[in-house]
Amino acid sequence: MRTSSLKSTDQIQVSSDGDLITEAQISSTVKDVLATTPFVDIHTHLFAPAFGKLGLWGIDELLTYHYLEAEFFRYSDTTPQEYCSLSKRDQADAIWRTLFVENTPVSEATRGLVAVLKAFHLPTDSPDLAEARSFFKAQTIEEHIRKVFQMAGVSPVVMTNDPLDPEEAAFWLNGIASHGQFRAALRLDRILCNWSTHWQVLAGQGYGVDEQASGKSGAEVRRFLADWYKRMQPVYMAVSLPDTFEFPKETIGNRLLKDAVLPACREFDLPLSLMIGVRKQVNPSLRLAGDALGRADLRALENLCRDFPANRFLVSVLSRENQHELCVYARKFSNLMPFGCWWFLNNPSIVEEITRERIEMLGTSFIPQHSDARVLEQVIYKWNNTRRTLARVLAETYRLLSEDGRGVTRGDIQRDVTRLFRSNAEAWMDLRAPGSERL
Ligand code: FIX
Ligand code: ZN
Repeated sequence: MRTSSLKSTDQIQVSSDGDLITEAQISSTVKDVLATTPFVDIHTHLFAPAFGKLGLWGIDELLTYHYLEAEFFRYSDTTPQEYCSLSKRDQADAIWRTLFVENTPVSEATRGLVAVLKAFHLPTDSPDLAEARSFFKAQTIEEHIRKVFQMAGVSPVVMTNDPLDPEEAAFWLNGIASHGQFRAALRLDRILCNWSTHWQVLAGQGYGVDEQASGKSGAEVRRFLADWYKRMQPVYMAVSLPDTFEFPKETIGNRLLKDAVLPACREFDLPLSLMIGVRKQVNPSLRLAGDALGRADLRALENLCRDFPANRFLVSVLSRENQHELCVYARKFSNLMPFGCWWFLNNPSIVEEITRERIEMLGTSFIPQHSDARVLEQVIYKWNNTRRTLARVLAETYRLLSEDGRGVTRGDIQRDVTRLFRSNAEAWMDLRAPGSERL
């Protein structure tokens, strides 16, 4: 029977997971459990090596990350047009010089790159990138991936796979071997958000669809999804939606969502990931760095969760102002799983705020973070930041629990950390390697 009072320090022997720990031991135990528990990364833009150049890695890709490009244009007089005309190498040199040599790298993204260089024992204050470039040039991708995931304490990671991206689709259509550390996710933005631009691709592949998505288009899109389900073995389907997203509302996207995507998700027992709140290309000259956010009306989510109880929704919202509502909706709908502190929210101070609120309102029944890594080595700093923030939040949470009258064991902490960063995801999606015996 658990006792409320914590044992005094001198009574403590070497504790097993079941033994109560002292208040003084909480912080170090939490840190140790976080450090030794491999996490699942449920949303990245990384690619398995078989996808060749689609998988970004190395110093030039790290420096030309759109988070750093956005910051570069705040410091530099270089125009986006001038920047785009440079080679990748020259772009990286310009960003290194401006953000890391001429200025102190104090932002989350610049600090992140410093942490990656340090992790590989590379200089973090060098005037140029010669040493870093020769280091990354010497890596072989398979071994490098294995090492990077080990350093980041993540495996597997879920990719973002777009069946209408011509470059990526070619790999899948030619047949691609699965990889033990990568899982697929079927991304549907082009179908649900840009049908008018992309319906011809499906028509060109023999699906009986039309511009108005009328007639049998819904059934044909469902057939398209079934074909890609077999090909990709995705662990979920996903779409990012604008801050103006409304449901129900008579739009082609909503009709395809209702008539094709939600039924297909039910048929294949897949969750649908909704990432809500992006304002695409508010400054197109910045290209990938040109997106922003807006507060969304989450009643669309309320309607989806209520009207489609047999569907499961993995949801991340981009606006800070939407976080509390999301927590409340998660208390109302068990087919809603909040996940991650997405994109502009992935800053330690905001991650801490959101995670504290989620623990207070949802206990451990949510997925705290995903990396959204676009470049391989980013998982090192993004998960290091998450572990650092969660160490503070969880230690405080357990301290309050013990103050309120219930002792804590290492076993408790291990169970909670495993739940937050592994088993919640495993309960919602089949993360075992494709081809391994599925339930
Ligand atoms: O829609 C998404 O998956 C976003 O994460 C990306 O589009 C975005 O560019 C990004 O990299 C955010 O971190
Ligand atoms: Zn993303």
